[in-house]
Amino acid sequence: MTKSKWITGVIFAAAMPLAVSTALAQEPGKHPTTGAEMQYQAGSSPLAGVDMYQDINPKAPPMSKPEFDAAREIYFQRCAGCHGVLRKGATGKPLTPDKTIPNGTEYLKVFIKYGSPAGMPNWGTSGELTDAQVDLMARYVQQTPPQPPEFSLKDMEATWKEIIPVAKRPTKKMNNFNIANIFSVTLRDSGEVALIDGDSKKILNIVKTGYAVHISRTSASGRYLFVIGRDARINLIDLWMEKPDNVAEIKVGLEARSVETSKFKGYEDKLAIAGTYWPPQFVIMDGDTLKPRKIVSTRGMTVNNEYHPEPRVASIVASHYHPEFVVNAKETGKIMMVNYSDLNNLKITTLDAAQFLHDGGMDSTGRYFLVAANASNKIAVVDTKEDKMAALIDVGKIPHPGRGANFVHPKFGPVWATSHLGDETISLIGTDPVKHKAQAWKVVETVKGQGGGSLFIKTNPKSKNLWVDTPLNPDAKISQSIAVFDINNLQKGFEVLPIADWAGIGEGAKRIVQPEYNQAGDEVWFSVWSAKDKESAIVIVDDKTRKLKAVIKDKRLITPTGKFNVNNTQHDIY
Ligand code: DHE
Repeated sequence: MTKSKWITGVIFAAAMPLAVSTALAQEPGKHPTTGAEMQYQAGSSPLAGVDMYQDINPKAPPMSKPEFDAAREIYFQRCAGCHGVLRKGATGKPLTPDKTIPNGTEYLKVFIKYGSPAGMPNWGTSGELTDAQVDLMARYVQQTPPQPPEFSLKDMEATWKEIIPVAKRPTKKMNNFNIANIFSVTLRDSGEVALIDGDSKKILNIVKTGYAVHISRTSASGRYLFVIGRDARINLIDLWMEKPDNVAEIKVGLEARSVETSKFKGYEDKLAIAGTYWPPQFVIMDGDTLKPRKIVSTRGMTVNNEYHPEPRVASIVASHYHPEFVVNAKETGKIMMVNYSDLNNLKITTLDAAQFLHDGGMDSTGRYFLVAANASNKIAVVDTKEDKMAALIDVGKIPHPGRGANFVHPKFGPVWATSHLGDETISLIGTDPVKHKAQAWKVVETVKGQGGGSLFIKTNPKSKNLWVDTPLNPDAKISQSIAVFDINNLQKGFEVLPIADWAGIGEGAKRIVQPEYNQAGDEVWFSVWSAKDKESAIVIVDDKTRKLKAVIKDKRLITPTGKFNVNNTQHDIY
């Protein structure tokens, strides 16, 4: 957007009636963001704690170094998720000095305090920021954006720890657990994962991991778990140990969300990959030690042929058809098929998808990868056999599938489903271009769930149920319950199960998040997610009867969110 258009949009947004100003404040091709999306994206970044150089711009209002540091901290806690580390704009608008200085402090204060209908939160009137902090931030966004440090192979090596070297690890399984049914449960705010035995429902170990740990992935053999924190720390857990625990650790950058491991025949457990938000790059490591081997930057042109200095790496999956990782760059909207067979002569096939790529999963055959380009309201489909884009499909508002849900629709054959953050719909996409050609890569049906604010959807090949969560819905009744559909009769509507009530815990947000099946596909696990100082729980529902089967409560279960069943994660079953 040009400078004058941006300023016009902003001024009208503050002064005009809602319907008119919403239209004017949008960037072309973008939707107005929702409260739920804001709440989700405006998460705290570990960069808040990183010291950065203050470059004095004489045109910007003066700021002392302590003021600059305080404002920088707030920026990385609240603003960077949407506006980007370098303030070049991501799902939020760019906030570079060429745009902010002409507006001036007083104008920016109004915008920060009251927010905008296009999605900017009302940081002042909501009580999140004081008037003094609003003033601080209005001056801060006029300064030259400070750049966090880069992170080289040497920096990674300096953090790399082989806690138990390969030679000293077990040569066979040393425990009696059914490893395939262990769940790795993210304990978001304690920087740990709980390893829970799916058979006995007992906690086997609480393993220390990175800050605000994000996801776990299983190695191709099922022996190793890779866990990544938002602080870009990766922990490698060996499930063969008598008590499964960390065997290696590394920090691969300053902020990250994704980790994956090689799954192509002949490369099982050989390599791992992690993508970082900052610096914008990915690194390929040895799978059994995490020794870093190769870093590739994602900086470059977007699908619109504009340069982007910080394309964050979102989801990564391993191809079953080639020795390749499928790496999704959020801001460029590009998907890189990274061939890891020769790290010195690295081949990358780059596919143009759409901005802003986020989360996704495989279709039931494991050939096609479907990923949300969330701010474009599209699902991009990659053919991992041909290394080509298969389709770009319009869906509802801000698709957020997690890894999505695969099932056979009674009328349309195999489909993959996503729910949405921005509306109550669930889009079903045909995934069989051979026997159901007419339906392939089209939205064959849209059903309505409880409401917007959905993050995850799940089913299992052995089940007839489709579970849809709504943890970010503003209505507690909706965020604390789950909707379940009958796959064979989707139009009948959904049943609502009061999962938070079933947990039988005290006060708290009790958001129900991320359904995950056990290995047998006959139980569904839900996190009941409350704040760090409140009780949380895991509720287990019998898939056939939809009745409560068990509740796991333990004071060590602090803020459980994602749950990753070893077998289902290993074999892409969802
Ligand atoms: Fe996530 C997956 C990024 C907030 C729980 N999250 C992902 C992936 C990305 C991502 C890129 C895909 C990884 C992959 O497949 O390789 N998440 C982000 C963010 O940038 C964001 C919006 C803001 C932030 O500050 O981190 C964000 N995510 C959250 C949460 O607030 C959630 C609900 C709770 C939490 O634990 O932090 C959350 N994200 C998850 C989960 C997955 C995930 C459970 C994996 C789902 C799966 O089934 O694979």
